[in-house]
Amino acid sequence: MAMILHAISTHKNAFKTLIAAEYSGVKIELSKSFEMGISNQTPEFLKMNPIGKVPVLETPDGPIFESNAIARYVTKLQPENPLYGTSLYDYGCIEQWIDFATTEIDVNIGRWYLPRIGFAQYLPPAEEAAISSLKRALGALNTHLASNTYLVGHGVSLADIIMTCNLSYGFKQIMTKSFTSEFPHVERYFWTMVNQPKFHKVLGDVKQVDSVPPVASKKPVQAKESAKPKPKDEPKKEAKKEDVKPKEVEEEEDAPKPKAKNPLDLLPPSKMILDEWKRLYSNTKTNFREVAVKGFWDMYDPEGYSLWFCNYKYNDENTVSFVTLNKVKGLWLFRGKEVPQFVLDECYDMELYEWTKVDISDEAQKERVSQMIEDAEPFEGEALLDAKCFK
Ligand SMILES: N[C@@H](CCC(=O)N[C@@H](CS)C(=O)NCC(=O)O)C(=O)O
Repeated sequence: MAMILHAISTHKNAFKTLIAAEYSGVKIELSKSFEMGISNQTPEFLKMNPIGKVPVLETPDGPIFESNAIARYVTKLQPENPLYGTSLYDYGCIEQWIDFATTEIDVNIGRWYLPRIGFAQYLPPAEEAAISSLKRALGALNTHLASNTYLVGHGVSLADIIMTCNLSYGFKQIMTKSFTSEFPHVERYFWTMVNQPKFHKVLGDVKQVDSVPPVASKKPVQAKESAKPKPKDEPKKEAKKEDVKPKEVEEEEDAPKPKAKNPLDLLPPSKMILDEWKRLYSNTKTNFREVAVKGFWDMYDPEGYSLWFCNYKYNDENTVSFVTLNKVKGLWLFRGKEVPQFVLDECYDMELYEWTKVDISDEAQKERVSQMIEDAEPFEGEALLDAKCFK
């Protein structure tokens, strides 16, 4: 009788067991009614895994959680399974590569990817450290695979299954071709493995991600039909390239979804490095006009970016200043020469503002931009009730 695997059917952690089962002649069925966030919170499920995580395998002797443990168990169901090699030393090396695939590859892919999609706090130095650790691990793996077809011995082992599943997470979500091309033996290994018939049966066609996912906005997602937004936090925003709705998380959800290419990634590169100006803005404590505002104009690239004034259309309704901030005005910096189409499509409140492209050949408009960056007061003859810069 088939054993039941409670899992996200499109997740690498389920794939490990399903591929091991294919190689080991073990029958596994995915729990058909499984719904992430619901099924794994029931008292019955928590009896199987007290922290409510998937995957969990129901065996005739009781449940097992942790994806590597489940894959090991399934492999051991076949006596003398070649997936575990042919000697004790092979066995040791297979376990070594399983741990390496988990702690050096998978963990670092997650540290890079999850903050970008909003599942953890995004901190640039932490991302740098994750990428550097991942590169170190991939470098070592690349060297090993330069003279080895498989991780251990001359055939597929459980280490290859777990390594390939973990790599597939990276290849599908964040490791672009320009990233992986530094590790040609890893690439060759990965594409060879995913095209083995028993892998392919479980993984299907694997497609490498085209671009690194942009950092997800922390803005709460509001429904289109929700009441007119409080413009309180809207007036002065710096729209950055990454300022888009969190991407669908294929790995965290049930059904795989095709990923849309971010059109901004197709624009010619810009010489303006937004982070550099953000750092300058944040670190300037005195002489703001001479340092941060001047720095902005020195860095501004009108070929790669555009500036837009926005004016709230319904300022006459904003009569209670502490609720709405009356006279809402703002300045946005967009990547590209126009307001990106997806921003118009996805930001429910765009239509509440009038948008005017800044003509930087007009000194008066440039001065208005400078004043807005500076939070100059009085602004256009009026005191500021509040001013914010959203970096
Ligand atoms: N180390 C575990 C990780 C399991 C895990 O993080 N599962 C996620 C889905 S990918 C989960 O169930 N999350 C639900 C939660 O955190 O409550 C394994 O390899 O099985």
